[in-house]
Amino acid sequence: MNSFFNDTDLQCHGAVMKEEARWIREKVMAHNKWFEESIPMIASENLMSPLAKEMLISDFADRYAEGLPGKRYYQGNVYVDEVESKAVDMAKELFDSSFADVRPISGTVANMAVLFAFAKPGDTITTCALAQGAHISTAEFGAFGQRGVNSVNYPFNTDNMNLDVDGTIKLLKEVRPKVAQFGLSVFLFPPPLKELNDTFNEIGCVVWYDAAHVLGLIAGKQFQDPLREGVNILSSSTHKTFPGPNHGLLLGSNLTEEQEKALQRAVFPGVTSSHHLHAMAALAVTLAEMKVFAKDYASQTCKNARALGQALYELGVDVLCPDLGFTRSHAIAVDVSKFGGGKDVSKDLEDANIICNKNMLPKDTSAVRPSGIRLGVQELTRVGMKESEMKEVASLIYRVAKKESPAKVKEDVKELKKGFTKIQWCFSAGEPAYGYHKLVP
Ligand code: DSN
Repeated sequence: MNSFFNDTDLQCHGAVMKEEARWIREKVMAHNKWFEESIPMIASENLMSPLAKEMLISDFADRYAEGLPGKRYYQGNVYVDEVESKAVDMAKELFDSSFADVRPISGTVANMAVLFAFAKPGDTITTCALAQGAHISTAEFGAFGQRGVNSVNYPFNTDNMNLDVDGTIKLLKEVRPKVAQFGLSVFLFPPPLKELNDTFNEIGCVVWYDAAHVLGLIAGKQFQDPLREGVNILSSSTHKTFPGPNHGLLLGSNLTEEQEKALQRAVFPGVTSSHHLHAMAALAVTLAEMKVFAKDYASQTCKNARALGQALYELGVDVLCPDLGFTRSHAIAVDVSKFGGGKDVSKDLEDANIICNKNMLPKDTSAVRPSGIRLGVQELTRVGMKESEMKEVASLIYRVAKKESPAKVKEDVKELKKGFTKIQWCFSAGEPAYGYHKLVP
């Protein structure tokens, strides 16, 4: 396994690892090996490039910065300021956005900043429901409910896994929300923003788009372009289809100066103090890489998702939305009721080294025993898989669903994965994709 330290280093330097530290290190190494031998398909994960990952073990990881570049509370931020200003510039350029803030430390923290800036307790926000694929932060028991906003769900068309346009226009006119929020965690198709634009203008709401799942596809111009379709504020995490660090991002368009300041104040001191400078630097590296690689990587990701949907469908698996090509994004949703439901199938798949999650589908009422699984192909694309490998992956999934022994399928998973352990679509293409990487002086 790749490791920043190896046992010889540790012995040569006379370091005696305490038992507990050794145990933890061994567990992490075991995890690295497991994922190297697995087919990871969680739609919200990805692999950082080695150059981006290197930032996580830089001295930025040990420092503090509060406020904005040039206006920090602490000294010692000379280079941090330069990196952060560059990251902001690159984010604006990549997404053609007039505002960017790279300080939120996660997608949910970015969402909380939007809530702090644009909604007070008692205000109404329109959003999707969890069973329609919404993110947990929009739920009554999530950040929306905890901010005390009144959330109202859009009418949803389960046949095309998208908003019912006429019903949504009617709802928006009736409810007149302060903020209309869009974006999903089972994000198969772009919401019909253009069709809703006149209504947004008529009621004068803030239009907010949570792009977490599709940020890399937007960067590669392979999904919709929300900031050109009426969205004022885009929040996101930076580690799903966008293959950066666990971090967050805010982008904006047509915001007033007061709205931009409100967002910046909401980020600090509202929902962060320092903002994980090592992750911010890793985001900066990923932005630089995505300026070069986003289009080809995102295009292959979308092709792979559709190929996986098609291959499973041809095997008789109930992939949602066959008439629409299954998806326009990196993910597909699969109804596995006839194979025992999402809970059992996802566990069996894990035992075969195929990692995915159970997921509610619109017909479900239980989040713990849902009928679906969600499959994302962005990480498999990142290690170089293409349409032909999607057929092989579909066959492996099908064998597990049909109750072939997971242990037996696991051996074939490992064999397939042997050819796909190197990172692609980045400046350090060809380097090992899993584990640690040495800092290059
Ligand atoms: N929970 C993540 C997902 O899997 O979609 C998003 O934060």
